[in-house]
Amino acid sequence: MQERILIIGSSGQIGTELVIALRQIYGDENVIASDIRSSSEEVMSSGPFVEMDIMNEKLLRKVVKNYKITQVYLLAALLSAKAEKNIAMGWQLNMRSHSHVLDLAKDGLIKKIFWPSSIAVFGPTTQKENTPQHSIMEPNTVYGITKLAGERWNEYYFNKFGVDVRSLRYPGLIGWKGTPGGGTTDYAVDIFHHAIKNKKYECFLSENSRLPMMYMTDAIRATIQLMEAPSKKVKIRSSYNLAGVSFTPKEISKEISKHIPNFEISYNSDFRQKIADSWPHSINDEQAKNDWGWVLEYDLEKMTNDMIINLKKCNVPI
Ligand code: NAD
Ligand code: AKB
Repeated sequence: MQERILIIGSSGQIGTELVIALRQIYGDENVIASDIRSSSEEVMSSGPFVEMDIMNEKLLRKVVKNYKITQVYLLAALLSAKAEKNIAMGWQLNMRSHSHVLDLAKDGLIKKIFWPSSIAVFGPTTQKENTPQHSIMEPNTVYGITKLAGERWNEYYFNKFGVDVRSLRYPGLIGWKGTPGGGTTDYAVDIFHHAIKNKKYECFLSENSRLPMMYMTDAIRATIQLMEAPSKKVKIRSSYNLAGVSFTPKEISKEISKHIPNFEISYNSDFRQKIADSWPHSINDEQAKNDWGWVLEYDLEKMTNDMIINLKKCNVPI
């Protein structure tokens, strides 16, 4: 049976890259991008795009039926920093969108779902270093609370209704194609743009704020690998830990300086510092490695090199 994939929230940082990667595998016409705003030229010109608000469940069901959708990737969400500024919207968008998509599968309209979680499910009481898959989870941000509730929802729908839902706890993601949408880890993308354009950057986190991050190429590969894994290998139905590479603003600025020698960084922490301080420093992803063979490819050096080459090549605006 031909897979037909709907990506909701396709114009954001992840969607911009995921749509293209999935179109290369499943064919341009079989991957339908959708968002409340238009996407990059590459996404808009390479296949179908549907303007859709995920809060509109009736329209969602119509689109799923019309396009004979078999799989949904739900990327629409309010990220950590934006959700703290608009708590009601963060809760409503993140929770209702998830229920709408889970119910599509419960009602037999689709076969498989990808829904991303985040390191934000962990909180100040979680073990900071090498955070295990199963750990204390007491998030203190609205974003983290919606992600933790979403994980429990995933497992509940899998156990109770047999819904094939798969999920990863992404670390902060770093890519050159899309711009970040309002998270706490956004500095690690912004820093590259500013380094290339102005040779200086004022960071909104302090110099020693260590956070788990991952290059987008690795994140897209992990996502597709998990979605294509045989069902029996997917033993965690809430969400898998995914480690990536951990570094501080000071360490990434040092790496960037190897390419841009007169690059200067300064620090001026804002409200996002408190969010960063509540998250782990590093993640243990043994379970993803054991269950479906996950292997990381990009370390800090390789990622920095690739980011700078690509950003210089395409002259991406800030
Ligand atoms: P993003 O903010 O860049 O993109 C989200 C997209 O959703 C935007 O294009 C936005 O227009 C769209 N959207 C917002 N409201 C919508 C609505 N009502 N209907 C339809 N679309 C709507 O986010 P992202 O970085 O691409 O993240 C995607 C998912 O991955 C989110 O669930 C996020 O929590 C998760 N995640 C991201 C990261 C990261 O570092 N980027 C890390 C962990 C988890
Ligand atoms: C954010 O900072 O909100 C995201 C995330 C780690 O979930 N990048």
